[in-house]
Amino acid sequence: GLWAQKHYEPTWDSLDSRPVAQWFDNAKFGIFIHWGPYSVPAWSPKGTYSEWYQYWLQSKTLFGNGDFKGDEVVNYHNKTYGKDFTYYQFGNMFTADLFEPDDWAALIKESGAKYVVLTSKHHDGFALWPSKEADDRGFPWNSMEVGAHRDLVGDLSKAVKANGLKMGLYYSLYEWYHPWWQNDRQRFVAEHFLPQVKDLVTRYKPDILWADGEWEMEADQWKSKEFLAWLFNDSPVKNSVVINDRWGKGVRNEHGGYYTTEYESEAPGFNRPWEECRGMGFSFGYNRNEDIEDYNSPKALVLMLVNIVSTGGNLLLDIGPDARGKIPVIMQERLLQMGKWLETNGEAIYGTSPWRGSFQWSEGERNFKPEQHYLGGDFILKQTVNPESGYAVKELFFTQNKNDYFAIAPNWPGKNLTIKDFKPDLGSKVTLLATGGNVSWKQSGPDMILEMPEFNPNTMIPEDKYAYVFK
Ligand code: FUL
Repeated sequence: GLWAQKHYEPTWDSLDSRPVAQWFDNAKFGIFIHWGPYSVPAWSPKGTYSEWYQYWLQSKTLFGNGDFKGDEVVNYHNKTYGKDFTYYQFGNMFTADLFEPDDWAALIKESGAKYVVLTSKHHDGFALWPSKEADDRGFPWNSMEVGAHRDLVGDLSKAVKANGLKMGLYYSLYEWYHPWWQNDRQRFVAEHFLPQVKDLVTRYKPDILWADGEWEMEADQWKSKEFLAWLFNDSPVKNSVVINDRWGKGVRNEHGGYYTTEYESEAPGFNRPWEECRGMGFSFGYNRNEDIEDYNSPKALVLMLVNIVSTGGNLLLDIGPDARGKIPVIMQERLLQMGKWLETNGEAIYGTSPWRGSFQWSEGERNFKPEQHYLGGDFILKQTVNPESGYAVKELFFTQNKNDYFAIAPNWPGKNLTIKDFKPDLGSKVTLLATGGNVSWKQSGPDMILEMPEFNPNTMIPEDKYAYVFK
């Protein structure tokens, strides 16, 4: 297209004028994968990120990404591995010997997600590909030379693309304990960051480049605008790559490609495509300290997706494989459950845009307590329940695709459902996607009234009861 031929300058005005590819907005649902040496201990206090293990171990307190204080990680580490055991020794134990990239890709495809984003390198600096810059800290620190002895980025990229999904790469700009990051940041940028990220892009031609770890330096110090001009003008993915917004202090939600949020409970109302990322429990990296009640229920995960899509965003839902390359079974199950719901109801999600309809329930039917309906996780409490009253604040979600409108209800609506100020064409049909059955309706002044059929749970598979879609 036209935009592909444009030449970009290393200024935000120019770089921001490049549109985010349409496939990204249509996709709505992606899977984030946090995998690295931190998947070996795979432990952190509940409510923290296990991929921050090295930082908490070496800084001796628990802080930096949250409001935690304490030496839980140090104590856990000393007790489990001994106090002379360094984080770097986890590299050899990150074996990935059970990693089957085709199985991962097939599972993710079945979840209904349309793209994947893998941590090619997190803040610990460990590269999941044969990166020569990963070794410039003075010892081998990449998956080809250490532990797995395998090109994990390459193997997963191949499998994901072969399954018809888009492949994205997460890349952390900073590295907590890189010697140049600690004593010569200009050198870190010029001789480590820039050549390394260019190598990553050139080798694997990612569909998304997902930057992170940007917040301690300005974009000018990172030279990230120069890098992005290279990416858009001269790289092998110049016409196709999608980027996020984490390219320097203060840049997030202001510049770049799509905007990112992380554990945000309210829809941000951006005027650019955006993506919320979060785990199925809390941590991004696998945290074996989390119990079943820390994981969101499949219903909560489906509603999380619905809520985000109905306000214009994508969901990048994280999984944390273990060090040997298995995806924890509860995560596999959640992915398959979401996939089942999407198989029937995906029309209300993919390729849609938000529709700001309004509605009302028939008299006396509003007062259900959602806590009784959604077990597990914190999502519903934060996002759809008014903490004062305990009652739902979101009982219906809307999306639209051209002339099709979708109302998505977490609970069966009762006798009548009124869509206010909505006059569809007289011949319009209303379908309940779970059964394919017709729902009768009538116009009442400015409002549309849906007359619900008798609710018969036996006509639906369990997954279709996570949320009822009226098309
Ligand atoms: C954050 C990181 O610090 C977390 O560890 C995680 O990778 C998340 C997606 O981004 O900023």
